[in-house]
Amino acid sequence: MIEPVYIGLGSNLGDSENTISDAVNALSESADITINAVSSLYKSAPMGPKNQPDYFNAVCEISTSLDPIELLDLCQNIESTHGRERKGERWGPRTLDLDILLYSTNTINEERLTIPHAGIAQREFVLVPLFELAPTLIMPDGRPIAKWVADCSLDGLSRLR
Ligand code: A4P
Ligand code: MG
Repeated sequence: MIEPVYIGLGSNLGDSENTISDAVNALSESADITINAVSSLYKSAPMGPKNQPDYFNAVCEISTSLDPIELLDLCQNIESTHGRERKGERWGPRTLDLDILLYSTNTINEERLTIPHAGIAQREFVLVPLFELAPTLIMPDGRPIAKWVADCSLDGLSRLR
């Protein structure tokens, strides 16, 4: 069985709803990726600088034959084609952000890639859609995702559809 890979999608500039659905379509157009499921769309208060618009967030589950770095390259290409500019501001606004949250049960600590994605535990806009797709998931620290969700603040998060 190919173990699933989870990708977090975020956007708070431009037509975010369309951008997120376009990004899922772009992933599905890769011959090396199958989309297994896409979460509901969520709106969330910005983490980081507060003087930026609220975010739209979702998570999708894929199966892929790409290795983690190949998948990162593809995600960054998709970000670029959606007008993503890297202006250097940490956690600043963006048209599209694609984060590889989990790649099967792998742990990766490379210059370009950290998996699990840093900060999952504190991010309600990641945990809640991930929990929707994978309610029995065991997180890399051995705890069930339900426990992570229970321990995180859900303030500022709403499910749109
Ligand atoms: N990188 C390392 N690991 C990964 C990974 N697992 N997936 C590297 C994707 N990229 C990974 O990312 C910087 C570098 O991280 C990449 O070049 C890649 O090699 P970036 O997308 O250029 O910059 P960034 O996204 O601004 O930085 P960072 O620290 O990844 O930010 P996050 O964690 O993505 O957070 N608030 C709400 N409500 N919702 C959001 O979605 N997102 C952010 C960005 C801030 N606040 C938010 C949200
Ligand atoms: Mg990112």
